[in-house]
Order: sequence, then C-alpha cells, then structure tokens
Amino acid sequence: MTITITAFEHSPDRGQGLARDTRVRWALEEVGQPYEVRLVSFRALKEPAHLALHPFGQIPTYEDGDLSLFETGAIVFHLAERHAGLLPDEAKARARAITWMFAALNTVEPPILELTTARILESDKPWTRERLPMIEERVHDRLKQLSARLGGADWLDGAFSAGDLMMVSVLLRLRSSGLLDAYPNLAAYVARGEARPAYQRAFAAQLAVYTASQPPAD
Ligand SMILES: N[C@@H](CCC(=O)N[C@@H](CS)C(=O)NCC(=O)O)C(=O)O
Repeated sequence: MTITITAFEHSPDRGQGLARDTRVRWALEEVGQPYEVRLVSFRALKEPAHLALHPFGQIPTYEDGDLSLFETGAIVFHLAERHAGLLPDEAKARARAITWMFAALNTVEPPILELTTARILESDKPWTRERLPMIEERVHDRLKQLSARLGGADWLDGAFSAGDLMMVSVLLRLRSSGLLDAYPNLAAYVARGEARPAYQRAFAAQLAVYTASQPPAD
C-alpha cells in the first residue's frame, strides 16, 4: 500500500519548509516509509474532494489504503506508533515523548502562530503595532521555559523522539523573527533537528516542489 500525503501546489513560504507537510515528510523519512505527494491548489483545498479528507480544507492529509488522517499531530503519532524510530519502547519514556508532542502543538505552537498572524496576515491592521510586544512576550515566556527545561541536553527527554520532531518543527517557524537568537540552547536544538538526514531529505523534497513550480530563468 502506498502512503500518500497532500501538500501545497504553491507553498506561500516559497520552499522554506514551514508548511506542515514538512513535519509529516520528516516523520516518514525518520521511520523509512516511502510516500507519494499529491499537490493541492488553494482552490481545491476547499472543494468537496479534499474536504472529504480534511474537514477544515487544509494540508497535510495522509492516506494509506482505506485509512485517511488529517492533523499533523495525529499523523506523526500514527507513524510513530507503527514504526520504530520515533517513540521509545519503554512505557513511561514513551508517554513522556508523547507529552512533548502535545506540548509542542498545544502549548508552544499557539503563541508562535499568533505572532505569525500578527506579523504577516494582520500587519496592516491598526491594532497590530500595539499588540505585537504583548504577543512577543508570550512567545518569550514559552521559549524561556522550554530553554530552562532543555538545558544542555541534546533532546527533550533522552533520545530523539516524535516530541523533538514536533518541537523543532514548531520552533522553526520562529526563524525569521530572530526571537530564537536569545536562546542559544534552543537555536542549537533546532539546528540539531535540521541536521538530521531525515529532515534534510524532507526539506529537499518540499523545496523541489517549489523549485519545479518556478518559471525557468532566461
Ligand atoms: N492543526 C493543523 C493545521 C494545518 C494547517 O494549518 N495547514 C495549513 C498549511 S501549514 C493550511 O492548509 N492552510 C490553508 C488553509 O487553512 O486554508 C495540523 O497540524 O495539521
């Protein structure tokens, strides 16, 4: 059975790897599962065929035979449960790694998304100038706490896990803001994640989609 995921036909991030198919590609690469990608236009995202796979009209989705999933947390968890490499075998360590996945998605990502929304989608709104310092402070609160917990460790809880995959993916969204620079251990943590061969393959694959969509240079 071939695994098929969906990704943007034209990613607004221009191949920076911030669209969420990258984290699913990364997980697939970590566990050594081949996959195919179906590219979806913004219009097709909201059409019935895609809405049948993803009720919110987003990417990525995941299909494997008669199973179809959406939500990157669910997809990465599904892969991590079924294949070695992303979750420890020992029950308590496994539960802690899963906790970090949830922490990345539920506790760290929301203020980062709020910052992205304010900076990009609402940059022309009259309230944004006033709101930005408050939103940045919320991001800093989370980064300070995460930095304190990570300390000098390579990964959040022992060996690299799906928790780290998700946390690094979430933190990568901060790169252009420069906010990570104040936390050298977090910047190094993100760099360790990016240096993993599986991440490199995932990044290259999503970049290839963007590159192929560009008109040839004269
Ligand atoms: N919580 C979802 C978020 C999915 C999401 O926001 N996908 C974005 C791309 S990274 C998307 O499809 N945006 C287009 C839209 O919402 O119309 C997940 O983790 O899968």
